[in-house]
Amino acid sequence: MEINPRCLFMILSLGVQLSPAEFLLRQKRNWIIQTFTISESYSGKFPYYLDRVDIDPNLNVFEITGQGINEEPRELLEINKKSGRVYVLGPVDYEKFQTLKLIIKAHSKNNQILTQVGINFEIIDANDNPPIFNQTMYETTINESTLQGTGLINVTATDHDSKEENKNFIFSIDSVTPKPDDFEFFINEVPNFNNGTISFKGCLDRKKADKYILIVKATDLGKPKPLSSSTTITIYIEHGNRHRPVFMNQTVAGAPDSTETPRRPSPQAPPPAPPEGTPRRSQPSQET
Ligand SMILES: [Ca+2]
Ligand SMILES: [Ca+2]
Repeated sequence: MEINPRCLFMILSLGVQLSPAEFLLRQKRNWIIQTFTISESYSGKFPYYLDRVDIDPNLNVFEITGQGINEEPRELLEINKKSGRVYVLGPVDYEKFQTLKLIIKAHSKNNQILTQVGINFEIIDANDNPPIFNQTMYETTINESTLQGTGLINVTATDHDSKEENKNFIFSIDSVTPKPDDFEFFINEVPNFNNGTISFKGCLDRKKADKYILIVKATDLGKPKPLSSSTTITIYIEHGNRHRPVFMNQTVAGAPDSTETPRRPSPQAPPPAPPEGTPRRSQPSQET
């Protein structure tokens, strides 16, 4: 016969006497009859009163075991065996424990019947972790001829919270030193991949600054208060040719390999000799 947990709860609460055979059937399994919630965000004093487990006065509770009592997280909960009052003794981390399961064992007053009751404690996630960058500082060196829009450096951060709004975050550039006057840095984010790429708009000039220090921030979307952290990015600017090559008198300055430069044959120069074995074409006569 399948027993509805609610029925057992009523039986326990009202102290209805059942035959030993029926109780023996039921003692082979546990029933979850009550569920409580504990907020990870609680920041008040400990211990605090949470709620009360309904324990029938006709039962003698002799053992309460499980998570929060004698299993990790140990000594988090205290349940009075007579009154059923539940106290929370310390903070709980949702990122480690989402649910705590306890077993309450009780005897009937005549000590003949063993009853086991399951109690669940569901932990409610709070935004208690800021996004953290995978490096406290980054640095890179770029040429001043780098074109605007080029990706300069990639940053990554991770948030250990669980709910979407608590673990999703956005990047922003908090400050740039020295302050650029004719270009600006920006950051491109890849949604849901927790990383962003620093780039810039405008034109770099090493004469104005040979390095820039950026403070980049990652801020989550948690409520009521978002959390954030920041990292430092140093971008060094090295000398570069900022202008397109200019051809003077058909001379290519700094051409890496003259053989790559197409040349027209000189009108005075004799035509190149064909490879040996190549049949010669008859040349039109210049004579009249
Ligand atoms: Ca959390
Ligand atoms: Ca967070």
